[in-house]
Amino acid sequence: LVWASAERSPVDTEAGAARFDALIEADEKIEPRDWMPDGYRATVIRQMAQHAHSEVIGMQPEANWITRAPTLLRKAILMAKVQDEAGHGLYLYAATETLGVSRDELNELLHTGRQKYSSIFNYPTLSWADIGAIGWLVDGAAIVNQIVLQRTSYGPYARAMVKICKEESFHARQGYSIMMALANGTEEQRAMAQDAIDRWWWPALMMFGPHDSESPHTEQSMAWKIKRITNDDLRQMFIDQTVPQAHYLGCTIPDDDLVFNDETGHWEIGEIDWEEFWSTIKGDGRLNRERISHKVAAWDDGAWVRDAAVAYAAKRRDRLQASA
Ligand code: FAQ
Repeated sequence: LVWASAERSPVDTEAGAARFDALIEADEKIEPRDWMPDGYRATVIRQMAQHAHSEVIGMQPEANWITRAPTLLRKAILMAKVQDEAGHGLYLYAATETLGVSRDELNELLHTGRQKYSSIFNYPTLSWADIGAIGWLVDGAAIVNQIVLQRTSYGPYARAMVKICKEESFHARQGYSIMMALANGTEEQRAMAQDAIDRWWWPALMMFGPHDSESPHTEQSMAWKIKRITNDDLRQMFIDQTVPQAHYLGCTIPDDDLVFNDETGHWEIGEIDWEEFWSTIKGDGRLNRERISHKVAAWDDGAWVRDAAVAYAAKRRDRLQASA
């Protein structure tokens, strides 16, 4: 999908391209009205939209536990977290709209499977420990990726990331706090925590995308400074920070090949199940169909609210115009 900007004269194109290159070279931001290559526009729209969709679909696995959170405090925290994800979706859709695509178009692309959302949200949340594991591992992985995106070259995306990262840090801590409570609990609770780690570890590693050698977009996105660190390097940063946290919990990482390399100072892992990754992002994961049909049903159910908001805005505009 390419969202082309308006017709350009060859002179404008040449001057625009030179300015774009200079801004990227100088590590400055590209802003909505700046000239940009069509490929840059399409890539930023694709990535921001996928990111926004992920935040919104990501509410489903967690919302599943709001009514079953073990205490009132945990329930209030989880509700706040899920609301934060809706807010993140909102900032990201708004940032995407600055590039001339409407939220309705983006929703349509998600609902019809033409735009993706993160693979991680196609797995079920089977126990309360999954909420801990999601906060710790999934939000933890999201932060590693998003801290770096605060320096992405597209201004509205970079600025949205600043607030999102602050909230994600809170999310990761609440997740680890749940894991700590379980790890310090009964034998049954410790087993529940371990079971959640066993199921979420590998999917969390897949969030960073395919190996750099298999990633069609990385080279160009790095050159345009949309991505600042590659998929494999970000994944490694996450592994290095997370393995000691698992050990602190007294839990194990479900990987027989996991080993610390004294020379490089990094944890080395076994092979990721790339078949599972590709089939999930192509729509054949465990819950892809359920997630999308739930999303479409919510969108349809909310039509009257959107209609009412649009009618109200039109009425206000008419009244303002009449009184001007
Ligand atoms: N899932 O060439 P690359 C959150 C696709 S955090 C699905 O490497 P790229 C917080 C990719 O789109 C999660 N698809 O692509 C939260 C491309 O497909 P296409 C969201 C994936 O873009 C926590 C193809 O594979 N975070 O929501 C995945 O350069 C808890 C080739 O891949 C972001 O989106 C995947 N894991 O790098 C919310 C971060 N990986 O379009 C609720 C921003 C790859 O050609 C609860 N995004 N693909 O058909 C990024 O940093 C990048 O887009 C990557 C992928 C790193 C995800």
